[in-house]
Amino acid sequence: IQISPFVAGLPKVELHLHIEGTLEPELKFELARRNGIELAHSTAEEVQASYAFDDLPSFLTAYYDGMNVLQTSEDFTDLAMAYFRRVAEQNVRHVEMFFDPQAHTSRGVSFDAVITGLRRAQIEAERQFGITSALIMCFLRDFQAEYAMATLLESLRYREWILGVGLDSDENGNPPAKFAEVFARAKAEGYLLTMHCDVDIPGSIEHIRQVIEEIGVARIDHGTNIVENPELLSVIVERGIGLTSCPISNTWVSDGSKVELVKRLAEAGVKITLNSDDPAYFGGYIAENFQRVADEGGVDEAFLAQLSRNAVDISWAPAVLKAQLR
Ligand code: ES4
Ligand code: ZN
Repeated sequence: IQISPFVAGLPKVELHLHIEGTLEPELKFELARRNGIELAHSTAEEVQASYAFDDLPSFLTAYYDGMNVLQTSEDFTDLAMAYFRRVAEQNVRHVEMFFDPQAHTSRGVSFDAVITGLRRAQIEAERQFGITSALIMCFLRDFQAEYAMATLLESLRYREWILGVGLDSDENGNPPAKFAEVFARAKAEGYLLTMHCDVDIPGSIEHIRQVIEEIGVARIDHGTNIVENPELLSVIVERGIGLTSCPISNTWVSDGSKVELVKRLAEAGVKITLNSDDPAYFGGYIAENFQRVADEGGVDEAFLAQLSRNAVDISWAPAVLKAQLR
């Protein structure tokens, strides 16, 4: 994918990025060596070839598998610094990144190691690259709500380091309402709320209804099939609830990029944004996602700039920082 000078230069805000999904094969090998972990593959090419997923469950298996090399606080710092270094070159200015504490605590890595490692990278990235960032803690929806609640309570020691909470992993059979109590508590603790509503899953519209009406999210991750429901669509336009869409990710785990839906939703007045989801696995950081929309959607530069401004508008950055990002 060839990035145009306009896309390269556009100032960017990333709102849908799983930091664990930025683990590139080279760093995976280095961390495996450092931590004495045997990997099934020994070249970056072999690793890429093993990424043969064609739906969400097959992707998630590779994704959680890859995380075993992340063991120490330093590993999380290195992971996030590699990401920041890479997107500094794409003119990314601000990142609100997801992390999945349960993907680590469930295999014996402490919450403290994860968050102190990420926190150190955030501070260093602002100093080195001028990139500001925030953390959004995601709960894994295929685990029990009780485990999410325990994770939420554990996070309160680090309350001021975490801006919001989200919900990810396998949505099939795991509706938003399963986590209503957890999110109500998170809201009471002052966390901002978002949730994944993946495209093309059974019951998708009902899940979107739940996140809006029962959970009360400030934005929705993916959620582009809301276009099928004019009533819910008008609610998110009126309330300014934005969507974080991930075109290249969609080509792997749903039935296409959904670029046409991005255009329709923007036309309908939805604050929709472009993001990268899991760039090391899906083969595209945020610039590649903008370029994908430019190439496939045949949209003009003003449209791409509008999507970038949408990200500033729906970001959770403080007002002073938002003014700078505009
Ligand atoms: C994810 Cl593509 C996707 N879907 C759901 N949960 C996720 N976590 C990381 N990537
Ligand atoms: Zn995601």
